[in-house]
Amino acid sequence: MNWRYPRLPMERFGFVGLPNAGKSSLFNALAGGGALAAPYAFATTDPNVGVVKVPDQRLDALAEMSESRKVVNSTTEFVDIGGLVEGASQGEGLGNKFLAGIREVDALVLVLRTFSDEDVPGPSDPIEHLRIVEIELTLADLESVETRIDRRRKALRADPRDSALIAEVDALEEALNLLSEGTPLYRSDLSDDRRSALREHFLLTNKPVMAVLNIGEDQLSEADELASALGSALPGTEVLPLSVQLEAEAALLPDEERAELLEGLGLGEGALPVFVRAAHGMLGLRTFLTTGEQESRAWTFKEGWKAPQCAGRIHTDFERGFIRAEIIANDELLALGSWSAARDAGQLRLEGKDYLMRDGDVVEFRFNV
Ligand SMILES: Nc1nc2c(ncn2[C@@H]2O[C@H](COP(=O)(O)OP(=O)(O)OP(=O)(O)O)[C@@H](O)[C@H]2O)c(=O)[nH]1
Ligand SMILES: [Mg+2]
Repeated sequence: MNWRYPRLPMERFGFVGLPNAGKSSLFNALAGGGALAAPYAFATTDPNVGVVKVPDQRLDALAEMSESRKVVNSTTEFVDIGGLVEGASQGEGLGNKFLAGIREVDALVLVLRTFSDEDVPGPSDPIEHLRIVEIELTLADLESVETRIDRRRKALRADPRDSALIAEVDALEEALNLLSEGTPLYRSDLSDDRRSALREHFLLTNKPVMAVLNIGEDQLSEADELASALGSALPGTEVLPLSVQLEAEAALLPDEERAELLEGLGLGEGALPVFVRAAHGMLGLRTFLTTGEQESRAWTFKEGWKAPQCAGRIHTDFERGFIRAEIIANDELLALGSWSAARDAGQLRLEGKDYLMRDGDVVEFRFNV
């Protein structure tokens, strides 16, 4: 889907959910602490913004192979805002002004709770969470569209042949209809063109969405069933079950202890890699790598990008002056042991400007400016 936000190099994810759903705890689980998580509503007032390195074992292995002096992971940003309550658009709770903090993120993460804890007030039915969150997001967008559409209609009357403006007003009209019926735009079949025409209005529901289902420590064995029950209320949306509290506690431990704890609980690598994979999947993001003595580095790109576009991630000159790329899959390179061994073995592929980059490609670009 090409309506996805093209903002690069860093992707930003905004957390939304009811008070006490576990947004700040999720933030802590991913960023390794830093946000106040507390068992009362509206613990979060100002947004917490965190930048994390995306863990990548391929990158680590390449850095070791090349004895790189520097290792640069790709990064992802999270924004944790205050909780939404029913009626937020009418000023209930903290109101919905703070939603402005996530207008410009690339995607929304709905944080929905299914854990029960008598010390933590709030419903523990994730469908109820979803209902309220969707109403409030939709009403916030409706408000934005209503205030903007009049201005755009007026502009169109002054300049009735401006085709971009025509497309924009059409898109706003359709969005207005959908939102008035209570449909968040990510649930609608709004065309890609219309979605792009709406982009500059930074609507909340005109973004890709995924859900984190916050399960209790005592619900680990039911994680998949709980997630698929929620999934049927969110067709086409990735639902990631996480025991956010456990993950937040684990994130504070030294590496070895954390691995041990997660292993013991059957939680594998922990929240961050699992979350990033799902989040990148939602945005259609892929990774290519560069490696050398000076540095090894991971770069994100969008599925469907060709070699010159990817080269442009490193430097615009690389894209402008693109000649060709030398490419090898990371596992093949690792097996051969070095870039020069790969070259000697004739295993570096020469690819031109139409080459569709693949996830895990290790690249050296040739360019001329
Ligand atoms: N038992 C249990 N408690 C949790 C879990 N996740 C979060 N909590 C607790 O629930 C409380 C609220 O969590 P927060 O992460 O602060 O929730 P929030 O969504 O950021 O809330 P607001 O900032 O008020 O909107 C905290 O006391 C957490 O420790 C969980 O999986 N299990
Ligand atoms: Mg919070």
